[in-house]
Amino acid sequence: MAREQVTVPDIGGGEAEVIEVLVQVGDQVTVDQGLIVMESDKASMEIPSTVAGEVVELLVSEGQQLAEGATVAVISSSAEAASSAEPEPAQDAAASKPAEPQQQKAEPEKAAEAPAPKRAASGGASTERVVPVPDIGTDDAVDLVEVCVAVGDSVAEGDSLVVLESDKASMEVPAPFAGEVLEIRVSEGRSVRQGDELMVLRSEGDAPAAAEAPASENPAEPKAPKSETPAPAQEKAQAQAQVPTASPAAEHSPGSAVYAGPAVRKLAREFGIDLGEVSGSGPRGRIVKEDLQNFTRERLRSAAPAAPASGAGIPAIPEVDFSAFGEVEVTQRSKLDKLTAANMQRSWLNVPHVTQYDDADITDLEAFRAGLKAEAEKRGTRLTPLPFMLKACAVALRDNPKFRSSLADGGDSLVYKQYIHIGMAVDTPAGLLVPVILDVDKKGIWELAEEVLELAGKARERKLTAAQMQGGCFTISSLGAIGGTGFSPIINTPEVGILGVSRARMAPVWDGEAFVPRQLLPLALSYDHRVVNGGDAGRFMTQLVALLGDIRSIIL
Ligand code: CAO
Repeated sequence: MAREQVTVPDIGGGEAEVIEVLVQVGDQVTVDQGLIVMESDKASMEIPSTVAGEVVELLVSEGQQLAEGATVAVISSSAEAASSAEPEPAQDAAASKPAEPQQQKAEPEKAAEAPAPKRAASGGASTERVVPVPDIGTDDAVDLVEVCVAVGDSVAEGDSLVVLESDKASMEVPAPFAGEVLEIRVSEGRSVRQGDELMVLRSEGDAPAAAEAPASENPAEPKAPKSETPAPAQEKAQAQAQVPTASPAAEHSPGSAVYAGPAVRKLAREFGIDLGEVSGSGPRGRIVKEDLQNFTRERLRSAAPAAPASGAGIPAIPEVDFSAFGEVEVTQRSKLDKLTAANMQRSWLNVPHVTQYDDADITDLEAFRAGLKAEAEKRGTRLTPLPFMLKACAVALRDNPKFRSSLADGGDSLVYKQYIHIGMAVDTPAGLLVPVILDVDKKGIWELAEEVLELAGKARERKLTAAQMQGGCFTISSLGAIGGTGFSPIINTPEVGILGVSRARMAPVWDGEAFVPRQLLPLALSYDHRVVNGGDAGRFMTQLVALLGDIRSIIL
């Protein structure tokens, strides 16, 4: 068994960051298997093992900056592998043969074979140059996964023009000089080889000097070779016609480098994710696999489901063929029913509801009301508990202003209404209607009793005007005549509170010495917890219970 070092090969000068360590100590690796992924601003590459064997030492970690010659790992090679790899002492890092990276230094003679740039017909300072695929470290074709610019774009030297990707590496081909994109001769999804023409750039002013610089030492910075052939206008027009219309990916500003390793780029391509839309959480904003997972999860969550039942990514309730189980009758819902359904769902989904429950002792109130029966008849009206509840709510609303507020400015402010208009839910054959009784605080019990009768009657006859159903600060929903011991009403948004009233009942109440029969009215107060806190609701409810327990306090 021989121990061999794998070192960082020629990566085009300078340092690059280790963005991923692909193996662990104890792993068996084969020749060419990636050990780490390194990434610079312009390229990312896997550093493969030069020998087969077991990883006995791993000398790098993610985030480290490495230059050519740095030791990546020590591999204990098998006898055969060792002999073929000409083992060297583990300590002699410099003597170790560096692994062949997926991207190599551009060789000047190869660069010279690239298509010749062309001098503009005008012959002035402006020069047209073809940008070829640089030396990409392999004779095999690689995928062109992204065209980062569009015809007409102005690019600065170093801006990314295209992104190439092989199984092991991805690299951005930067603009060799500043200029304008005249033609794009490739499209996304194509396979390209070293020397293939990518695009034609027109440089301005001092660009020719840049073009005359020697071929870059950096594989990711190919320099345009020299040529002065003018580009025929017809050829140019044809090339432009082949340019695909700007895809979302191409809409990113030229050179807005997507910072991601080959594995992530490959994954993104497989899932059709535009990396330009993904924010990276890795070092210096590098996009890591988790970012793609989060991006996909977020997209799925916000995708609108087909059925109308959901507006917040909630799975729709599947339609069922009930006739498969027996006879059915299908009727069309009234507009009012459908409107109510939409309003209820909107409120339920938008508003965090909390419901607080309590019982009001209305024994004295009911005695008082019974005493007014004859008077009511004389007046030609009916006096139910509802006008008293309206009056008690008006006092509680006066003293607890949050309950007559509404959210505004997207939640930044509260609108406090300086009037006390209370809505009253009315059960009608056509559906639920909520007429509003204006200025409840300024009206007497008899006036309120008449208004309740009048508005409830109009609601049932569908004679309410739109104005009679607007302007409420708060709503009372009374099911007292129908029954039930309690329910949680849904807030009539944009109001922030609603009182649900259930059927009063006689119950034994401990008075400190004995149980006495008292008439208790079950109350349920639902409130919008974005506006009203438990303490506010507790105070409102306690006051309401006290007011209904002693109606004399209503007039205070
Ligand atoms: N406990 C016991 N009895 C009650 C009561 C209560 N909480 N509330 C009312 N009653 C009694 C009344 O006193 C009346 O009896 P008397 O004639 O003997 O006094 C009887 O029940 C019928 O009252 P009413 O319903 O005609 O009148 P109201 O003032 O109590 O209510 C109205 C008016 C319009 C609110 C009501 O008719 C109504 O439509 N309620 C339904 C509201 C509703 O659907 N809410 C749910 C909305 S969410 O789906």
